[in-house]
Amino acid sequence: FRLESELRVAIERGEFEPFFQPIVALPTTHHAGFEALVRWRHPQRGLVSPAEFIPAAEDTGLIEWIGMQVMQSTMRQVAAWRAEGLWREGWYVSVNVSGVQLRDVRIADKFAALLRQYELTPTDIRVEVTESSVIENKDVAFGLLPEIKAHGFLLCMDDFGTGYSSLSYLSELPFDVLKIDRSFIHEISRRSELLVLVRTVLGLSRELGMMVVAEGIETEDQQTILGDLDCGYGQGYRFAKPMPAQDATRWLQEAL
Ligand code: G
Ligand code: G
Ligand code: MN
Ligand code: NA
Repeated sequence: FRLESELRVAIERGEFEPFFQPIVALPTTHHAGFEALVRWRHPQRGLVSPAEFIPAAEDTGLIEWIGMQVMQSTMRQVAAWRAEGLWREGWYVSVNVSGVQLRDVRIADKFAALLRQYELTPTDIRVEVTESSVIENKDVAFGLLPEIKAHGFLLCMDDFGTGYSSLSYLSELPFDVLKIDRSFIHEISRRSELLVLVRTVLGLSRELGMMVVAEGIETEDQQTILGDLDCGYGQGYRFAKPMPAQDATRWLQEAL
């Protein structure tokens, strides 16, 4: 169908590029890293949001190619920032990896090869997978995630709280970072049960030795609550929206 053939052309032309959204340390709001969020720079339609093409890309398997382009562009950008003296050691970019990509048994090796090509350290890049993609691809995920981790990449569980029975996987899989879904953060100042939930998740993460990022922080209230709860990191429009590389470069200049 039409979108599929358009996606094929776009892959050939390299029209996919990562935007970068800051992740900050709480309560200081010092820069900690970025999440890479793909955009399709369409020659006629302009910037197309991933919501409009990721589902089709996953259904057709084309996400495998788009995902590799995002990973490669992200690494090229980190190498450029380092070469320009804009990269402090310990900073990272977290890249979303679809469950469909986890069906490729060579994915860990492909990421590691790119890492060598751009002469990066594995801690420069984190791999973000959603709770549901892990559950839907359990057999592969249990093999591939430890392999990705063996190359030195940290693993982030994305959208935590939105899937099923996440708690058992947390202890069985080698996740380093847990990203609390923004649906929990959105009303945290108005609904006390959300506060209880988030506090409990933070306690659990501490016991498991995991770092936590609260997603979708939009207000000062939310920022204060999460800082008071000792949530280590935050991400959201309160700090910055996802931005093109040029703006992210300016963000790093200010962060240094
Ligand atoms: O910025 P936002 O509209 O950027 O992204 C919407 C959704 O698209 C995100 O929640 C995320 O799940 C997905 N997404 C964004 N970038 C990528 C990517 O590079 N790969 C995959 N698989 N999903 C992405
Ligand atoms: O991969 P993930 O599903 O976590 O992607 C993050 C999504 O959340 C992207 O679409 C991004 O643009 C969006 N996002 C980031 N910060 C905020 C925020 O503060 N509020 C809202 N509503 N969305 C956000
Ligand atoms: Mn994500
Ligand atoms: Na999320």
